[in-house]
Amino acid sequence: MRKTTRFKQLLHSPELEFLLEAHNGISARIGEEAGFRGLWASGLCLSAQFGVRDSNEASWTQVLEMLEFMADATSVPILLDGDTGYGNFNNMRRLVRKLEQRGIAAVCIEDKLFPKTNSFLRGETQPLADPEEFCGKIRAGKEAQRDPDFCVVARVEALIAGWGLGEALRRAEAYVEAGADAILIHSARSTADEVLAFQREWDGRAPVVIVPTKYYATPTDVFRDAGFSIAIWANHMMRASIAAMQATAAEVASSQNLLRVEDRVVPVAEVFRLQGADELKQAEKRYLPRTAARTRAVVLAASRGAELGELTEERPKALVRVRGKPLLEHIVDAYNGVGVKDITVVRGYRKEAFDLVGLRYVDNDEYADTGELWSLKLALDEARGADQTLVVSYGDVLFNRFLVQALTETEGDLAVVVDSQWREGSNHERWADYVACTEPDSRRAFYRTIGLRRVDHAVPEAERHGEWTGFLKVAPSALPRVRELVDELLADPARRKAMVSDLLNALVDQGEQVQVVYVAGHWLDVDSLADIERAGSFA
Ligand code: SPV
Ligand code: MG
Repeated sequence: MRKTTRFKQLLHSPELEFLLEAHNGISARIGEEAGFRGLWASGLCLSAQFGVRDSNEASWTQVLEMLEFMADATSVPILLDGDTGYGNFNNMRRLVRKLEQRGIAAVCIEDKLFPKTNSFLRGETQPLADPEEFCGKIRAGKEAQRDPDFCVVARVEALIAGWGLGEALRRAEAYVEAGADAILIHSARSTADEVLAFQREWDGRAPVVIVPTKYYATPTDVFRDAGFSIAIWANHMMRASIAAMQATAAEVASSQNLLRVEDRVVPVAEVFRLQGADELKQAEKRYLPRTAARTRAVVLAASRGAELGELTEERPKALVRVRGKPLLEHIVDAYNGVGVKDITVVRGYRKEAFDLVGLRYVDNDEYADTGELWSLKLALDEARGADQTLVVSYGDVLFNRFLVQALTETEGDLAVVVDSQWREGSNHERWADYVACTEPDSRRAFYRTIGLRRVDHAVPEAERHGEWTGFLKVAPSALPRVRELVDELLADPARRKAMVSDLLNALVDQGEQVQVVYVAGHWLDVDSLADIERAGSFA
């Protein structure tokens, strides 16, 4: 249902309805969340939030801009306090058109002179508009509207300005005659007597709206019994926030510390919620390409690397220096180079030696009795709740950025990088994770989806299609499955030393598709002193 229609229904509902004041997007949203079925865009409060007076100091287009944010932030109708219509009948016509365009359901105009003054500031001295001129303005507004349910509420200021009930009734009568959808009868008295007297005499000729700011002590049932259409709580969101801001500002100023205010302010998470941060997160998943920014790297670096002898006495292999900086720093640079800055390092041996900042560290204190898969599990536990793509690699593997890029750009939810040129370059006899795939690397393979069949040092030479580089990609959709399987594997005490390759084989055995991205070189596994020398030129 259109907001205009909903507002019209509020006006004509047999119940007493309520509008809450709002003055910007967030206050409007809070009002709607509290259950209000409509909002009052108060002129006083819109001015106040700009830090100016309620004397048309903010231009009407500045008001309009704010209204657009308010309408966008909510689904309930908004009644604009349109002051005097910001000019004559002609300004009123344009105002109505613009309000309709911005999704505002209705406007209230008051029979005073531009620039107006707030009714509670020397109200008795304020001149009223000529009723005939004001009727022309109402007619112009009503004839300008395109949506048949857009409403114009005519506000009678006769009681504020010290005229009697008779003048108020005469004006109200004329305004309804001119086409007003409702009358707002305003009073600055501390009791409701005036508006109640008006309501009795008026006798339901059109819906009547009230603003009990000054007669706030009147029980709401009195308004209900009198048959008013809508009561407007006209400025309480603004006044509440001023009180809160003053208290907070004073506290922070005097204590020069945030400790005492922290519990009195909402957490930033609440700000994000009100802004709809969740929706954006969902939308990003649907519309953004899988960028590196949504990738988290997990670097497994818990083991010592005893094969490097005394080089790894003081520090783990990942911190052995190559070309003046630790291996890990080269790895971090490579990840950063493709935009991956969220990096989790699982450390174990000599964990205190890790001093690179800006990384997340996860400790595998049982590194001596556990394997890589244990480390991976710890990293997965740490990443619980995250919805990024994980790229897993090793703390002793140097690589070109291209490798990470190729991996993150593949379609597959699970993917590994396989070096199809494993025979060349490196030491033939060394320990390696050989890979059997659904198809060898070839020009044709480039256009096909290649799957992993097995990764194992024991893959017979005739079946080897390459060597696994240690790179594994896990997309968010595959994470639950991977977690489940890791937990299952590690539940068996005999498998505490399981490796990531065991996970890959288990995935394949269970029918999961693990996609293979072939590369030719572009990486280096540092397993020996000779590798360290090679690493120097690789880096
Ligand atoms: C407003 O909220 O701006 C109003 C109501 O117009 S009053 O301040 O009572 O005039
Ligand atoms: Mg006002």
